[in-house]
Amino acid sequence: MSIPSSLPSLSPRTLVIRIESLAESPEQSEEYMEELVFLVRSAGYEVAEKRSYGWRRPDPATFITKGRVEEIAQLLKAKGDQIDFILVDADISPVQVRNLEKVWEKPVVDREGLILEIFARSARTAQAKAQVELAKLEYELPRLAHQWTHLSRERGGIGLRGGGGEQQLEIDRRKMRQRIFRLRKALEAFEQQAEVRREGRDRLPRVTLVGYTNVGKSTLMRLITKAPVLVEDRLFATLDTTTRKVTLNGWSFLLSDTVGFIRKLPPKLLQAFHTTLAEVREADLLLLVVDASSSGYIEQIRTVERTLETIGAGHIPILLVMNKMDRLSPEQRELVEESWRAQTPYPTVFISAARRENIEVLYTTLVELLSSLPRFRRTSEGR
Ligand SMILES: Nc1nc2c(ncn2[C@@H]2O[C@H](COP(=O)(O)OP(=O)(O)OP(=O)(O)O)[C@@H](O)[C@H]2O)c(=O)[nH]1
Ligand SMILES: [Mg+2]
Repeated sequence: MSIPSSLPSLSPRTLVIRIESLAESPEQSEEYMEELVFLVRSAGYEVAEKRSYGWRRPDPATFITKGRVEEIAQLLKAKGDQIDFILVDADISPVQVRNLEKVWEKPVVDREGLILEIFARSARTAQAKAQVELAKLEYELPRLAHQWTHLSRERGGIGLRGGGGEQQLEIDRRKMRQRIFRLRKALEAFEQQAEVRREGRDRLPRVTLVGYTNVGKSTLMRLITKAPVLVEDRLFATLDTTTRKVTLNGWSFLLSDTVGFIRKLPPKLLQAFHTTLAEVREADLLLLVVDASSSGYIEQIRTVERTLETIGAGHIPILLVMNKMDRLSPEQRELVEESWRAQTPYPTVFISAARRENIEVLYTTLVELLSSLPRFRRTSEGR
């Protein structure tokens, strides 16, 4: 569900609850919590309190075990006026959310709801807005009986009345399904237009920037193409695709910047962003950008690889770009370079997009790789 728009605070204050998995190390737990806090802030909310719990078999009714539900209820009693809603970083069912809200008497949001909020904030173009609205409606439909949904629906701007009763609920559901149908049609039209545009474009090789969110893809896009794309220290700043023609050392190609990935990105969102992700699926080469200064960068690369597989882009050649090297000390740099070179299956360059360090090496490697692609040879013959 969405956060009700009528909350008293300008930036709603969150109680963040994380359930650790059995396999994670203490360092990972810390890192995941940090990322979660960053997600909350990227949605425009404040973190009032945070709690991390070790894994327990989920309670069917509330997901969180009874003792913990009670513990959190006590916390809310003591600090309830400083907390507007509770974020549970897990896949909880609509019924479990409802049960938790009954006990805690506050809105409860899960990971998917939170990521949807961030996406809704970042959507700029009509296509991105339609994609986010579709994902939100599909998310909200099974949660409609929910006591807070009438508030979130006001925000969604789909013009539904907030009345109660089964009959009203059925009318609301039907309206939502109709809207979903119309949005799907609209997105098909976007997809067709995009296809026509791509066909009409120069038959140049296509290179797409991919990677975890906030690693510096748009910074690199700006640096290479001068395109005025948005750069922000925030998760999911980019939700659209921007494409520009680039000529490097005499060789031309199309470069695209697009939406980033994250652990446990809701599958519904990936499906809704099918059109935007065409630029990834149809690329000849992917520049997989990595934040080398993040301690979890190897896992982030794995997440990106898995997401690429999911969207049908697992077969595309990759040039790995280790970015943000300026944030490492000379010793750390050496360590990262050595350890990564020893294990990577990818050609790799180590750069700082922000400080423009090693960009020439990136350009040379990029052109070398492109010139080895069959498509590139074909297009360069007529030069
Ligand atoms: N120190 C340092 N910061 C960088 C570098 N490259 C990018 N950044 C910063 O990292 C943050 C994210 O950069 P973006 O270019 O917006 O990242 P992105 O991958 O496009 O992020 P999303 O679109 O949100 O997925 C910004 O604050 C940048 O200024 C770098 O080489 N070094
Ligand atoms: Mg970006």
